[in-house]
Amino acid sequence: MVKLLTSEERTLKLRPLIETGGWALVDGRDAMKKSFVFGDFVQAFAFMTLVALKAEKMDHHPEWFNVYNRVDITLSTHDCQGLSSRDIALAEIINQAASTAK
Ligand code: HBI
Repeated sequence: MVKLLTSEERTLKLRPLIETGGWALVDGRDAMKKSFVFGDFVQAFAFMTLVALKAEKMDHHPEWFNVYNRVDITLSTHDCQGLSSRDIALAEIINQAASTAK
């Protein structure tokens, strides 16, 4: 059973994603969010395809919304109803995928 991030992990691992990685906490929920805008729909969908394959491999999936060239992503771990190390890992993977898909 995956555990919630400890306060130390929130300081050491989550804070950098928020301060420099473009992620933000979600109001009223232990979750993180980030929006991406690409050149067009095909670039956005290529990004989603890349992330989907990586998410499936790590058995941890994003909550996301796409319209045209925009992808809004929210990460949280359903099993523990909050942020876990899996969300940190997926957020870092998503940031890498976005930089290659642009
Ligand atoms: N994705 N975001 C998220 N949170 C989960 O708890 C989760 C998941 N993907 C797969 C998964 N859990 C499975 O491990 C469980 O459904 C068995």
